[in-house]
Amino acid sequence: MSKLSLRQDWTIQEIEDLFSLPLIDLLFRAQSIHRQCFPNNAIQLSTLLSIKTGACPEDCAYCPQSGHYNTKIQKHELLDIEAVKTAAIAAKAKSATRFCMGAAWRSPPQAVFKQLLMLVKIIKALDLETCMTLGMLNLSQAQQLSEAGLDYYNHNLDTSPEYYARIITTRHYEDRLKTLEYVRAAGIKVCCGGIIGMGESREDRIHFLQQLANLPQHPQSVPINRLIPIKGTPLALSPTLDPLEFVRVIAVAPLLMPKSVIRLAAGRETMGDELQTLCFFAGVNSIFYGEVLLTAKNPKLEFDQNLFKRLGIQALN
Ligand code: SAM
Ligand code: DTB
Ligand code: SF4
Repeated sequence: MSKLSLRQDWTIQEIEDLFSLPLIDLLFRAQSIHRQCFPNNAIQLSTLLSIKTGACPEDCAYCPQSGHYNTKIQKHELLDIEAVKTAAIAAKAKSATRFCMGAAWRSPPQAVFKQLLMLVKIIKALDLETCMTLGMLNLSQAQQLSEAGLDYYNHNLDTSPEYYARIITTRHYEDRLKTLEYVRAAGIKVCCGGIIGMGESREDRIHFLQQLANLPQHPQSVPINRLIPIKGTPLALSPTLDPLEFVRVIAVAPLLMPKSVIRLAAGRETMGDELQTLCFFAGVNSIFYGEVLLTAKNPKLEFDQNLFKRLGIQALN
């Protein structure tokens, strides 16, 4: 591992300057810094499972699981422990090293909290890394999850502070920052990123990356999602994003947060091999692996395996 110094004082001007580089220069710099921090041609595989789907009280404009919109998803209450364990065993058998459990809650209900702690212990016992995304936490909940052995907590800032209120009205940016603070204080690794392609400006993308990079500690994992436009949500007809602008966002991330693992998260199903390859070149070294994300489609396993083979990429184990 390199002795690169990490900074949490990135200015807007500095990030703007990175965005303005010729794309090939930006890609070269991103790949160069990535190589100082991580093994080459190696990728971490995480598999997602929605453990509680739909009927969420929040109004996130991108989300098929919000109870505010009429979308075609199969809603269900919290899955029983055996069903989650079976899915985790299957994920491990297919080479995932991390099992990420997502729930459509504003925050996890106290009535099922013990069940959630049990889930962490059971998945850890399978020798998988664990990640959960359950909405807002208080400090005591974060500490209990940490004691149960939870490795990562996913809680995204999603976009810039300025654009946030255009996307979500039922909570504030500050609420997200608070949960991240509790997760860090409890000693759980932070998985925090966002969504590109929601109609935000480049300025918003810059402000969003600045927020991530200037957190008291860089998130250990940074998922960058490309919006999956979902019929029935307010963002269903969002304008198409220039794929090269998406690559720029990916490439700036390792320059600001060189030791963070950058995940190419939602949206791969509609990306060509070439765009994904550019994202790997720009510093992506993690993906969601499995044919569904939480409710939306993800590439078939054979498709990903074939792409890795052609690129000479190895899955980390
Ligand atoms: N309810 C919890 C929360 O919001 O923190 C956890 C689940 S929520 C579905 C996790 C993340 O999924 C969101 O923060 C967002 O970044 C991502 N996401 C949801 N819908 C998406 C979509 N249509 N396209 C891309 N990313 C999406
Ligand atoms: C993240 O940043 N992306 C994942 C995970 N964290 C929880 C979720 C993507 C959801 C895409 C839409 C769906 O499957 O419903
Ligand atoms: Fe609920 Fe999370 Fe979807 Fe927002 S993103 S509606 S909090 S499941």
